[in-house]
Amino acid sequence: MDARIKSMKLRKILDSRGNFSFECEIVGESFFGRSSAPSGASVGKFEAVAYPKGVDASIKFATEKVIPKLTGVDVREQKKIDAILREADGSDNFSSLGGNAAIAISIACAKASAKLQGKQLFEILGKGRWFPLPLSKMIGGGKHAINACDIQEFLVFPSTAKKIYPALQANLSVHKKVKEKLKKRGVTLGRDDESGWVVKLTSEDALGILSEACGEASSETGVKVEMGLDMAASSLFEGGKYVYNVDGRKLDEGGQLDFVMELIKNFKLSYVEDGLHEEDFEGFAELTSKAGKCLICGDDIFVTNKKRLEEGVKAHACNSLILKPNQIGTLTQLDETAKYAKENGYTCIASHRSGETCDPAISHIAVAYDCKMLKTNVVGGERNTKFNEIIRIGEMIGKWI
Ligand code: 2PG
Ligand code: MG
Repeated sequence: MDARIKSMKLRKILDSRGNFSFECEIVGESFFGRSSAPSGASVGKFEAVAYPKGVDASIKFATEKVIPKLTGVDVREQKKIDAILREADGSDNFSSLGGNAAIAISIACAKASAKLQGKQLFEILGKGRWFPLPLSKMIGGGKHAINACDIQEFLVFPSTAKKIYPALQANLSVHKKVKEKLKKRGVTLGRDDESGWVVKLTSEDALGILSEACGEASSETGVKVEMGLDMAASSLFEGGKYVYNVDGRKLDEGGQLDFVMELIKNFKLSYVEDGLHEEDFEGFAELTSKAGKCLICGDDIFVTNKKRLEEGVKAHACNSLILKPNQIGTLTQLDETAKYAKENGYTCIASHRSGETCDPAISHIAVAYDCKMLKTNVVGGERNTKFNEIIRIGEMIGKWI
């Protein structure tokens, strides 16, 4: 069995937002792997740089500096492959190659390795077999929409679902009900980058509508549907204040913390992601200690980076974190972060990006790392590929169906 990488093909493809993205193919004698990278709109300051000089420049850099080094390498040696990517780049945030190019290559190699071994991607990544609940956006605002709610994501998840179809049904039902309710109100309606409904409402108004829809969907489907938010608060933070244009709020750091707590209490939220800006470890610690059972999830603050999470653990900031592969650039580093999170009692949530491709690798990561939830929506082709893959994985392992 020849496990050596024989050739690599890199190309520019479209993503769901109509931007170009990086796709990589890995070819060996008896194996093949393909992967493409998603992109964010609300990008954390400490993330790997997606494309330092554009997609073409990343393809050029990878062609000159990565392909010669990876050709001939045993495709099963993920750590070695990822070390080559880091070394070829030479920075600690992929500011030469680009984090998106790095992750597409890293995952394409893992997929090729799985193929070679006659396995699925999730089987070679980890042992986890937890059913990741769909965490789906119903109403979108912030940087994912235009002229809409201040908060980026009004989310739901079917907390009591044990199986895939009832879980999806519950979220789909909320999505339809929110549409009906907004239609009745006569407000203009469209969809955001992730197929959440776009409407210009205050935060409380949007949560009120969502809450009604969740109640109705719960009694209709028999599955309890709980609510959450991704406040993407770094995007609201300007010159030391959290600025809410539609709500008409301008809050200092303490005011923001009180506001988050008020929303948690008044709307019984079970999940709040990025409730504070990405540098406020202390604030996150206070929020976590006050929020009780609510998952206080860190996205931009940790950026899937073990070093940032170590700081968070020290400060007791958050009790859960987002795993987004392209924030960190290699599967090896994602693995280190996910394992460290688990050791320290943090709940992992795997997540899509707002600009997506049809690559379902994130679904395999969600399963392999026992993620409590997979944050991806239930509407939109590039989103559906993620949960459709969970259905196939469920069938393969004979669970959750
Ligand atoms: C987020 C994501 C995904 P983006 O903030 O969690 O919803 O958005 O990909 O734009 O960073
Ligand atoms: Mg987020």
